[in-house]
Formats: sequence, C-alpha cells, structure tokens
Amino acid sequence: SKIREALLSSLTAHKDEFVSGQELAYEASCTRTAIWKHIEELRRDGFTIESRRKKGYRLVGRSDLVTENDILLGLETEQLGRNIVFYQTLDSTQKIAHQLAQESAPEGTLVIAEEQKTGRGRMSRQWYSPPGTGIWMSLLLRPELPPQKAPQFTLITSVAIVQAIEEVCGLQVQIKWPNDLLIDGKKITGILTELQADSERIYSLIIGMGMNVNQKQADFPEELHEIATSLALAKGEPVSRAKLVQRVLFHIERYYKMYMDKGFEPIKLLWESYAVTIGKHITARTLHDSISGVALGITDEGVLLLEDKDGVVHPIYSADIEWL
Ligand code: BTX
Repeated sequence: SKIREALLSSLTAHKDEFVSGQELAYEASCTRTAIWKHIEELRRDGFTIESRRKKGYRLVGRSDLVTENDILLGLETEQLGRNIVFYQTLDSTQKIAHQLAQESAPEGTLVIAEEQKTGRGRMSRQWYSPPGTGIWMSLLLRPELPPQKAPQFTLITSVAIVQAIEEVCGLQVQIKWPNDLLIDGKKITGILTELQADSERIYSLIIGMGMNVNQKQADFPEELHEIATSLALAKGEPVSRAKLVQRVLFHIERYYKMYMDKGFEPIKLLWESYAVTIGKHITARTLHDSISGVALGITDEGVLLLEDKDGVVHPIYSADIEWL
C-alpha cells in the first residue's frame, strides 16, 4: 500500500535514528493510528523496528524471509513464481504442489515454506528442512510434452541453480547426476522432479528444490555432517534467500524457454560442462544391483551412459552414484 511504502521510505531515510509517529504520519499523509497498524504489519513481515516512548520508531533491519512479498519484490520473471503459496511450516511443499496441480493452479505456481516437517527425497528418503535456514520449494510447470521428457527438467533445473548460485554467491557448483548439486564434494542442493501424466503427455511437472543456505555446521544433524554443507558455510557469510529464489526462478524460466524453442542440446552441453561424473570411473547403485564403469555422458533424454570394463554401454535411468 501507499502508506506502507511511504513509511518504509521515511524509516530508511532516517536509518539509525528515531522518527516520531507524528512525523511519519505527516510524511505518509495518514493518521498516527494507521502508522501504528502498519508498523505492526511490517514487524510481522520480518522487519525489526524499535519503538521508544517520546522518540518514535527506528528501523533496525530485517530478517531474511521468503514470504510472498519478499520474493515478488525484485522478481524478474514473466510467469514463474507469479503465483506464490507460502507456508510457515508444512509437511512437504511437493505434497501441496501436487494438490494445487490437480486444482488447476496456473503454470509457474510456487509453493515455498520456512520449514518442512517431512521433506522428502527420492525413494521416500527424508530431506532435512529446518526452519529459517534453507529454501524448500516446489515449482509447478505444465509443459506440453510426453512423460519421457520429465527427467530433462531435473537437468534444466540443475543448470539454472548452478548459475543462480554463481551469480548471487560467487561460488562454483558441481552437478552430480542425476539430482545433486555439490560444493567441495558436499551436497548443497537436491532436486526432486515428479509428474502427473498419462502414457502420452505430462499434465503437470512438480520440481522440488531443497537448498541449504544459511545453516551453520552445527545445524546439520550428525549423519549429514560429512555429506552436506550450506552456501553460507562455503561463502563465509549469510546469503539472501529471497534473492536466490528470484534468480533461480529467473534462470529456470530462461532455460525452459530455450528448451521449448531449441530443444535439449544447448542445455545438455551446459549441463555436461558442470557435471563432475562425466569421464570418471563410477559405480551406479540402483535398487537391485550396481554397475561400475566409465560415465560417458548423458543422452538427449537425460539418461546416463555407463561403459563397463567389457565395453558394454549401460543406460542408467536412476541410481546413486559413487566414485573415488
Ligand atoms: P535424494 O534422495 O537424492 O537425497 C536424499 C538424501 O540426502 C538423504 O537420504 C540424506 O542422506 C541426504 N539429505 C537429507 N537432507 C539433506 C540436506 N538438507 N542437505 C543435504 N543432504 C541431505 C534429493 O533426494 C532431493 C531432495 C528434494 C527436496 C525438496 S525440498 C522442497 C521439496 N519438498 C519436498 O518434500 N522435497 C523437495
């Protein structure tokens, strides 16, 4: 609203000083009661505003939140993230996004939460999603494509996130097929692409992204100490989650368009340039067995090609990858 904007700009103009309610009311052309109500609202949105009798109000700062307003202010996309559904806490953003997809929510709908109680990874593994430190979100897309193309979206998303992290944090990220992003060999982001489809076409694609942003080492549970890290740990200072969400959405939109116009080839090349596994001797563990060999690359469908010691090339659709 106009009052909120005027209020914020007066408070920011007098940074570090107290401004009286009367002066704020004058600058925003409203009553002092309206000022008081808006101050309360700003506090609910994460602004820390000190108040002192006789002196007035002082803007101390703002915590890093990912509410609808935080993301919309500064978002440069046309469609992605234009419809945001924010939760303080929920079980899983994937679950809500699936429901919204069935209720015909528009393409680009984003479900995002401060905390997930039962965040999930592949094969019903858990994704640790504590409050206030990470980005836990699910993006709804409705590409007119056959379901075999769905895995490509994990790769599109990977490339987009790598670029967003590079831009916002100046950090180099590596991609581990199929769905992990690593810094110094530790997991910074996991991607979970799910779909609602029949044998011919995709109705909705739900891309879940879990990004560790501002966790400290001690914030991770024991079993993740060796395998997980956060952007703040890698960078040595806190990172704005809202900014990161904005850039991730921006790059996904860009690559999604590129993909629909020009096909998978340009994205595949980019993806391979960031991938750690390609050309390495790796072991791929699936539910039923494990195959070792050299990772040759990925197909246009996003399938990993693994050449064993007898020269036989195995297509790997889904697996956990290990290498020395
Ligand atoms: P994944 O199956 O490849 O990886 C899951 C494994 O990663 C776990 O078994 C555990 O070892 C490890 N792990 C768990 N939590 C973390 C964490 N915070 N950081 C690093 N490693 C972790 C990867 O699955 C896909 C994860 C997608 C998560 C998003 S969050 C938003 C959306 N909602 C939802 O429920 N899931 C997705």
